[in-house]
Amino acid sequence: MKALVLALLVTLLGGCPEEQPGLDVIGDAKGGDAAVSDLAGDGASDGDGKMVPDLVLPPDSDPNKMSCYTSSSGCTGTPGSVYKCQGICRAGVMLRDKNTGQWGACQGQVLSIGFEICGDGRDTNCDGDKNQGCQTLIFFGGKVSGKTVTDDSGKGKHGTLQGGVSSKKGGIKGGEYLSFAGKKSRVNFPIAFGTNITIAFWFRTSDLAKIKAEAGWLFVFGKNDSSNTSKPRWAAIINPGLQLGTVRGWFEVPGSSHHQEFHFGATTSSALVIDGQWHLAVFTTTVAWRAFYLDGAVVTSEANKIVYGSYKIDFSGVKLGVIGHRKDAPDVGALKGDIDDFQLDSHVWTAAEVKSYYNFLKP
Ligand SMILES: [Ca+2]
Repeated sequence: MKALVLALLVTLLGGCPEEQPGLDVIGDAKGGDAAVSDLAGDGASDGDGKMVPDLVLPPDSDPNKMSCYTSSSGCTGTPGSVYKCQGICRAGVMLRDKNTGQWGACQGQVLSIGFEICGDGRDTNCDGDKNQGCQTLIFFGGKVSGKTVTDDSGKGKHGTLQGGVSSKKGGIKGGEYLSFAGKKSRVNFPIAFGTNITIAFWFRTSDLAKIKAEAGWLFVFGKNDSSNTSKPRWAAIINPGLQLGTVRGWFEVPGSSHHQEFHFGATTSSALVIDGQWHLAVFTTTVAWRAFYLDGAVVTSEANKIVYGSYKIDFSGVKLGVIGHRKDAPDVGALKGDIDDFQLDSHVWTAAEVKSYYNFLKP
């Protein structure tokens, strides 16, 4: 692959390589990483702390194209110049309308996600460090050894596979993912967190109609303390909704006599899930606020309502998480499908951060 990229670069550079030392394939903002790093001569990949040339246009090639980058962090340079970028950040290209003379939007650029994720092996906030200041509590990228799935965040919260969960290759941006066989397939994991939480994961269903027919529930994440009693519990659920493929989410949180439900969106949500396609679900909540996003777009964003008495969202004391199905009803609505890059984060992701994350990783 590297040889092919270099050959392409040589072709593009033509007779004046000394004028364009960092030429990347224009507009491929996602694909040039390795070659760019190698051309920069630092012998390392993203996150090594060095700025690498990302993109430049031949100065006299097409007057209606120009390199661009619209954020003040992640890349340095000026429109039309060679941008130098760190981490996942990449410059883009803008085009000029030949009739009006107006420059269009900057296309293909990759901006900082805005915060660090620990466990994904990337410098997601483009500051030259892959693992600094992150609030990632757990990250399952899909690496499995025996019956254990590795917590890539480095926190040591490894998961335990049960009932036919396996690791497969070909997940989001390559690498492994977790495949669930339905029924009693699940991943148990130790976890503790408080009132501020983000739950983010990529998922791919294989039989939405069956899930809907069984219970109308897509997945349930977590519940129970380590004593494994029925309460308290917590859950983040995706519900196929009234129409097949539409989704909503909700949290169930601990309560003394009844669990409390905090819904994320109506059953008539127009957010669509399609079998065989990867989708991104993100739940965020504080005591006062909650939001649910599908594929980078907001489904629900609203103040937390008190549903039962004076109960509020508070996950303090929760010690066990479960991915794949309800612990108290393991055969109902269990996930038959795939999960990748499942993560819990005590940083409450903003809408802009969710969108940037989705745009960077979307298939
Ligand atoms: Ca970083």
